[in-house]
Amino acid sequence: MGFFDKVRQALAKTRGLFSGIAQLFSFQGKVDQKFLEELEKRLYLADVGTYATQEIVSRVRQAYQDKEVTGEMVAFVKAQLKEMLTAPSQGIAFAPSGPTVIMIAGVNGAGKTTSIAKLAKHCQNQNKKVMVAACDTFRAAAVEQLTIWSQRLGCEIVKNAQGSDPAAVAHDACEKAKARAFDVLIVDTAGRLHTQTHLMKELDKIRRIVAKQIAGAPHEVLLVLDATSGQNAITQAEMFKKTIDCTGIILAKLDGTAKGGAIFGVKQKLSMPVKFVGLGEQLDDLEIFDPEEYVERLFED
Ligand SMILES: Nc1nc2c(ncn2[C@@H]2O[C@H](COP(=O)(O)OP(=O)(O)O)[C@@H](O)[C@H]2O)c(=O)[nH]1
Ligand SMILES: [Mg+2]
Repeated sequence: MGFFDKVRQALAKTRGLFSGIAQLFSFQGKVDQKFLEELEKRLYLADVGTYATQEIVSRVRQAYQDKEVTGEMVAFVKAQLKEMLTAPSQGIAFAPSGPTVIMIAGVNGAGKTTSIAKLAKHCQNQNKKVMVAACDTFRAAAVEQLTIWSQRLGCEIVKNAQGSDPAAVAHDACEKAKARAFDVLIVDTAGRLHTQTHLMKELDKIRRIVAKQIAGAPHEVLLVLDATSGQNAITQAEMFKKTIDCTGIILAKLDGTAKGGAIFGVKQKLSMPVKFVGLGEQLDDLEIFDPEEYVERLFED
């Protein structure tokens, strides 16, 4: 299955909500206040979020106020939605030489470790030599989880005992990645609540260590957000953005949620691109996010 079919399957629930928007455009009559209010309501129900919803409604008002409702408007709204999601780059921006360091952050249970395993596979598929660093030293189970994935992937892992300094693990991993010419180093971090200041500081410390060790690192800082948490994911992302400069988002658990519309709010409010989407629990369930396809699939019957 390619992005097309996988996204189609994953978006079944969200798509149900978007069909309400598509239906609206088959109504007879003019684009009046009532129509615009109805559009607003349906976008909102699809969890597109207040900010992105206002934006779309205002664009439709500007372009179509007092005109007849036509099928062409679906194309217009789709184009607006696509434009909202389009980013200068998708996927990983690899370093021209030396190891590309990818730091992963996010709250507990968001899907970080699973996404790392999938991302490692994604890089291996491009013939990259991948190392992972178990910098979530907070829980023993976290190191174990990453170890199991690394064995399954046949990729190198750098780890230390539970409770050890995560920045030291990061340091060690950078040295090894450089010395042994790894192409990619993916750094797992402890899940923290965006309200836990000391843990947020620790994240910043890992970042600084990595930056000192490898030129241009971290090349990507990806924030993993749980799509099922909808608008709450945006609040989290705002806090993380304040502490570390995230380069993009992995939107995990997009499969089986009705809150896929939250992707618009994330992109609009944070001006951070969604680079990957997680579509399941298996190694192959990660796809580079494609705004065109995504919006098209949302509006399918
Ligand atoms: N359905 C689904 N489950 C996922 C996805 N990504 C992660 N999970 C599940 O979410 C749970 C938490 O994931 P984990 O990677 O341990 O989160 P972490 O605490 O952020 O490292 C696990 O049960 C994963 O299997 C996804 O894209 N889809
Ligand atoms: Mg984890």
